[in-house]
Amino acid sequence: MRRRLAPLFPAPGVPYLRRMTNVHRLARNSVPRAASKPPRIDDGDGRTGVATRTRTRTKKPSMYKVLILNDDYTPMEFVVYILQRFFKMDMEEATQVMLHVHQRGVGVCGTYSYEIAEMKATQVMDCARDNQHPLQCTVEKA
Ligand code: TYC
Repeated sequence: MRRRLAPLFPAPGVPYLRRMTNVHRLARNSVPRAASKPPRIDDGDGRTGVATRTRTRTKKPSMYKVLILNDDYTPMEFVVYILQRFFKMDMEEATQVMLHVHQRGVGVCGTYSYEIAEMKATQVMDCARDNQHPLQCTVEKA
């Protein structure tokens, strides 16, 4: 028995309605690429990568004072020598600072990053101990 084939085109005046196929359904349900994926950035080496934005807060490192303390035994000349050698003061400034510490009990030798301040305080006390003087230094946040 011969089956009648549906006509390819409708008769004149009849609207042409194509059947929806699975391909049409997939296209209708898919999310547009641009809306679903982060932008791909060309980094100049011929390849592309996903741009992930991470905000980094940076904080300026705190500064620290190196303080020198008075005592009754360390000679004035040795303190002046220390201030010149480790804190790059000239004779006049070193003498002023030494006298200030002698009279007031404590004085500032300089202000540095934490690591440098700690290192200078240690160097001063090592040098004082090597010379049998009890001179003490401390580090304090500026
Ligand atoms: N007071 C000490 C003296 O009379 C001198 C001195 C000054 C010591 C400053 C320590 O940090 C110092 N010989």
